[in-house]
Amino acid sequence: MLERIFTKLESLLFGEGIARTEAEQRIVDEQTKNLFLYHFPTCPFCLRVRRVIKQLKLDIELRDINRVSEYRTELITNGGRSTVPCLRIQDGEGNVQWMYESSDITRYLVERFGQTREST
Ligand SMILES: N[C@@H](CCC(=O)N[C@@H](CS)C(=O)NCC(=O)O)C(=O)O
Repeated sequence: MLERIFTKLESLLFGEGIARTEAEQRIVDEQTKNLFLYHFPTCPFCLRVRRVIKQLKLDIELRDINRVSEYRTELITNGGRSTVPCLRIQDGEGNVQWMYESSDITRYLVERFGQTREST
């Protein structure tokens, strides 16, 4: 329920977002399969990151650590801290990075996905 309210609020507040061709979006969708955001709906730092995810039209799986206890355990065991937001990033070789700090996460996402071919 709360999650639905926050999602709606986000879409009302933050417009249309980035424009990509279908081909560009398919490439981005493939790349975001290896990203997972550990979060919970009412965390303001998470809201900031989710807003950027929405604006950049990224299909990143959201893992709510308050709703699913396994996600919290994964975060603490593998990331080292229970703080959210945290972005789990896996590269092509299977190396995993756990990125904490909303400002680092938003910078990473904008740098990696903020450009379209048309805008470069
Ligand atoms: N400076 C951090 C603050 C993150 C933060 O304080 N997150 C809170 C939720 S709003 C949290 O996870 N607290 C629980 C904990 O640290 O275990 C950021 O910008 O990401």
